Amino acid sequence: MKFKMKVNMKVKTILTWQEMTGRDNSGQTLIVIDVLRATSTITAALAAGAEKVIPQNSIEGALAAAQKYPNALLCGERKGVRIEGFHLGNSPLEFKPETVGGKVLICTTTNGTNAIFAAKGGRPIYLGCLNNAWACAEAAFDVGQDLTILCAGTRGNQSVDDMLAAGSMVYRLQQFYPNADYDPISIQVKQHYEKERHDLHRALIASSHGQFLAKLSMSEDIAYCAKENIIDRVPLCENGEVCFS
Ligand code: 3SL
Ligand code: MG
Repeated sequence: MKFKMKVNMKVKTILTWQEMTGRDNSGQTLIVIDVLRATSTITAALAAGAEKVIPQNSIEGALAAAQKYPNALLCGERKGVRIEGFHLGNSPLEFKPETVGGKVLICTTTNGTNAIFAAKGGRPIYLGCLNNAWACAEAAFDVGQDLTILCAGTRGNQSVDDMLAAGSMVYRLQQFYPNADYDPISIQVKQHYEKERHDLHRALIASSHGQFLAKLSMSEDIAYCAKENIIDRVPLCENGEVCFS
């Protein structure tokens, strides 16, 4: 780490992307989280060797972007299920090197890609999940600006899966910067994480979106998304494209 931390760094956590409307993100580092499953999937895709991921906040936007990248793979979900005519859904386990290695991916999901768009104006914009939680915290610490951790949430409601990853990041930040100005929601998600960290898989299964995915027979995704700190790289969104930083 480079230890560029500014004095009195402020750390704020927001629990749904809808709360970002009208907010000025300039001068902020943003970390966007959608554990179940968009940011876990995008992180897995890059770790599997995808060249880049282009997030889109609508199916129409994804189809339009595909005109520019005729060899791209269209990925994403609505109601948790692969969009008709798309190559891949939104399961991190689908994104294997043999499928996505060297490919451009165009991705639209219900909440996660909207959250990435809501982070507009922030610089840098990192994508985080449990799989790379501490790497995200360390990257944000290195930048040394105020930090907003943006949980995507689920259809306008807070989502436990996202809050646990946010809590893990705050926990890690506090280890090397205890005196930053953590807002009350950051403290609350950190305390929640501390209670659950011994069994994050159980916590994700019990969450409302975890139950939703389990009913769709996607329990293996939940087990994968619950694995903390298995990837030490951080996706960075710049000019509408996501690559590893
Ligand atoms: O909302 C989203 O962006 C998705 O990740 C939700 S799902 O887990 O694919 O249902
Ligand atoms: Mg989610």
